[in-house]
Amino acid sequence: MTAKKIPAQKSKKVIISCAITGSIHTPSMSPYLPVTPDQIAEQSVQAARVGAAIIHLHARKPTTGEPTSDNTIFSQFIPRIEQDCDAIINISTGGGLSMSLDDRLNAAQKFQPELCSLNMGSINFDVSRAAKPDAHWKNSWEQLFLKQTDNMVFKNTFRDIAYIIDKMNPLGTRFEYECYDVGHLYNLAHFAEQGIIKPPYFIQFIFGVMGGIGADTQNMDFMKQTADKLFGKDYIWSVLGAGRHQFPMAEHAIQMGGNVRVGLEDNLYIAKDQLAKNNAEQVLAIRKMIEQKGLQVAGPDETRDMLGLKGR
Ligand code: KMH
Ligand code: ZN
Repeated sequence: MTAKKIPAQKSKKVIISCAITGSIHTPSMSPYLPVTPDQIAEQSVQAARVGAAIIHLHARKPTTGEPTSDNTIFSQFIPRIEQDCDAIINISTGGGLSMSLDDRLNAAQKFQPELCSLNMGSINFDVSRAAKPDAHWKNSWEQLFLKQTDNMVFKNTFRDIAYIIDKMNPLGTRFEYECYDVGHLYNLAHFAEQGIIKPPYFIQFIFGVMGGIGADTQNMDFMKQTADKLFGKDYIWSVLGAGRHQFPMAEHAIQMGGNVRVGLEDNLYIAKDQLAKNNAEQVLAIRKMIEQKGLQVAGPDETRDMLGLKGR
């Protein structure tokens, strides 16, 4: 595996990642959550056209919206996205909370994208409060799925992480390192010290998942200081704030020289009590914020260069 060593934040341009659908939100929470391959493809291309350089993807069963690792579903939208835009494809290896590790790796191994996610530690991942008893559920799986998350561990042991690295390295796919807490940065440093992953490390600081570090700006400052200490200039960082924390945390990240992730995987809203009508709406809003601060958005090729990706 070869990767260009590029000083972190050499470019002032800001990378926007857009996480299109994920596996946590359920169809009853928003009619705009893309579920079918057509919807996922259309919203991905729209998001790319308005400024997302990276498109982070999960798949869902078209009829029920349930998360799936079925490659026949991924094949109904990945080639379409690749054909209709130049964005970098980033396939999740987090998959869905109840999937086996091999299921989680299924699509990344088949499509060998430029990027895949790599979750850097086991955490509680509790979204059970969303299982409101009075809600109207479109599908029978939704409420139970949400409810059981108060007793669920999102398992990413050192062995699991090493397994994913081992499978993806020979394919030339690089990683978006998902760090939900400060300790995950140390886990990443452990693999970096072993030499089995190479810089620049693209680190997603994740705030506000119940089970991970809380969404406040002091925590971001501390994550950044810790990453500086561990990785020096060998990393590029981005911020994902869950739910209502998405835009405030993104704004702080932009001010501090970081990159941002938006999308309906992480937050269904565009403003208080106002659902986002699609992913592009959030990308446009964050783009506006970036440009108002006198900065520019990085295009896909600039992002490829910054992250040392293999290209299409
Ligand atoms: N759902 C996000 C908090 C993954 O897909 O590997 C993190 C995520 C994980 O996107
Ligand atoms: Zn994801």
